[in-house]
Amino acid sequence: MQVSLPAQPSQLMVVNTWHNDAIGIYVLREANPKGVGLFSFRPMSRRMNFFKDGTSIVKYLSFIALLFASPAWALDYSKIVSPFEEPDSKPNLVRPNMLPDGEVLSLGEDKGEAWLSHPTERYAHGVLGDAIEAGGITYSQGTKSLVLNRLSVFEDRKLRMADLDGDGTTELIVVKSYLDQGAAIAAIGLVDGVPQIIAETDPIGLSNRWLNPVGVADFDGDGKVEVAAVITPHIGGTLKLYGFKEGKFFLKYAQEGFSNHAYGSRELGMSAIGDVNMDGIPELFIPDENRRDIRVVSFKGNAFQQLTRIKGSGPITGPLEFVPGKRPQLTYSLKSNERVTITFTP
Ligand SMILES: [Ca+2]
Ligand SMILES: [Ca+2]
Ligand SMILES: [Ca+2]
Repeated sequence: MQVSLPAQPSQLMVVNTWHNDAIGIYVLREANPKGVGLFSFRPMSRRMNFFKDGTSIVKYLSFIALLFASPAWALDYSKIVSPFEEPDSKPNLVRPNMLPDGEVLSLGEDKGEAWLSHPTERYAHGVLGDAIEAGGITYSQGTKSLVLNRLSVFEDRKLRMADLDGDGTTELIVVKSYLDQGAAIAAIGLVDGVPQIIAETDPIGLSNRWLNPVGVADFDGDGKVEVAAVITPHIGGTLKLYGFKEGKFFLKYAQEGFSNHAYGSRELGMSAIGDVNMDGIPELFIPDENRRDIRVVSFKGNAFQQLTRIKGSGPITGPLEFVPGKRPQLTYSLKSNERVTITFTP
């Protein structure tokens, strides 16, 4: 029997079935953009309802639904693995007082640059390959440096730009680690032209615990950006998304089972962001806690959803890169000197 569902089924759909007097409730955790083929029907029960957002949208008599979970429910993709030589690393730009392995951030036309600076060994952690971390941030044009006190460092290799509060001015996002409390996400803004930490998340709470940002975007579609990061990516990472309201970070979502960094590696980019299903909301591409599978996940409509899990591709060592298009692609490299290209079929 051919059954048509609305073009955009709810992410969370409840199916009630009545069989004799028994009521079964099924919760479908993954949206099914293609509708029907994933249901199979047997003439056992008298009535079945599909609900969307609490409203009955489709009603059938005399059928019971047998639900098939993923992979039939997953985003389709194909995968190509090819030999790959890691290119020689780019020659590092060097700026005054710069963190030795740091990256220079361009702040935009006519706005100069910023970089992690004031190298220090006061935090003997070494999660990014050495125990030299940044004690400050330096700007190229007129802006004063921001220098931390001795209780913390910037345990990061780069700065990220984002307009957290939507006021049109750019904030910088960076990992700040307290010597005795571990890492936090810090936002830096210019207050009367002077760089200051305007907000930070609670630190993890233990020394030598770190986090690696994924990126900043409106991941749930509420019109405000969230900062996504994997907390403790080396010891069973948790993906956390922080919103920003009235000058403060607040935790919006937390999901376990992710990792976007290998201990001691300088590679920070083992995760990516992109709109793979072209619904206007970016998805997150993050390796699982073993960095072998890639989990493609969404927070659209305030609901965590795993669109697919790309199996058996590890260990992942190189950066994840998302290439948008009609058939979006995701590429990353493996420890085995191979390059994986995933092509999605939204
Ligand atoms: Ca701003
Ligand atoms: Ca949002
Ligand atoms: Ca999307």
